[in-house]
Parts: sequence; structure tokens; C-alpha cells
Amino acid sequence: MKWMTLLLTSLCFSVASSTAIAAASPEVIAEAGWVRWLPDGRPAAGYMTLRNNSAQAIDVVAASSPDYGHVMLHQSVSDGTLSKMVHLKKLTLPAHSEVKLAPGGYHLMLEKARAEPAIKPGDTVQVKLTLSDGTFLHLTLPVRPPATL
Ligand SMILES: [Cu+2]
Repeated sequence: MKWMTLLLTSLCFSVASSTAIAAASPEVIAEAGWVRWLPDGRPAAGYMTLRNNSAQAIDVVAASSPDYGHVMLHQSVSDGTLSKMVHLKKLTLPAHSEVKLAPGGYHLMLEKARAEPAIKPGDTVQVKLTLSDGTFLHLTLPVRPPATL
């Protein structure tokens, strides 16, 4: 009976891994992504253009990274004199359109960078975006110094 259990276990593993591949979003792509690094352990920001090629709106509902302990969706807003950052629960990508995450607007806030080896310009970081249709985007973003602005 023991071989049966082993066989079932390995079958489950192969099903799980093919599901993980299938879960990459077929409809949403990210272009021109990068991370703006700041010195002294200050939070970094992630920028990119997200394109939704589908006929329905899709939301980005979560973001995470193995390279940062805490990742949030933020929007910088200004009333003309003061600028502040608002935490977003989701970022809607309308059908057949693109949304830019860029300095002064939407961005990923990347906090609690891993310590060893410390993230620095020239590195790449991994970011995973979870979409409202249950699929994911796995991104590899180059890290650049703030002067890239
Ligand atoms: Cu922010």
C-alpha cells in the first residue's frame, strides 16, 4: 500500500506545478519595469507599465516580493502644496488599456529590504503581482539609483 501513497504524492506534485505555470496571467503584461533604490535603508519604489489586453477590467489585488518584507500599492497625491502617499487596496486595469506606475503617481512601495546580500543598484529583484482573476505576474525588475529619474 505504501507505493500507492508515494505514487499519489508524486502525481499531486506534478499537478500542482503545472497549475503554477498556468496561473501566469495570459491577459496582463508588464513593460519597462524598474525599482528606484534609495540609500540608508529607505523604502524603494517599483515602477512599470501594466497593459490589460482582455475585454474586462482586471485589478491588481496584492503584491509581494522575496526581496522585501513588505510590499504595498501606493498612489502619490498632491493638493498643489503638500504631497502624500495613499495606500490602495487594489489597482484597476481597465479593459484594453494600460496603467502607468511612475514617479508622482501609482507605485509599488517596497519596504524592509532583505539584509544579506543588501539590495543595491545593478541588482534585480523579484516581484509577484496577484490579479483579481486569480492569475499572477512574476516580474524581475532591475534596481537603479534615484538619479535615473
Ligand atoms: Cu509609496
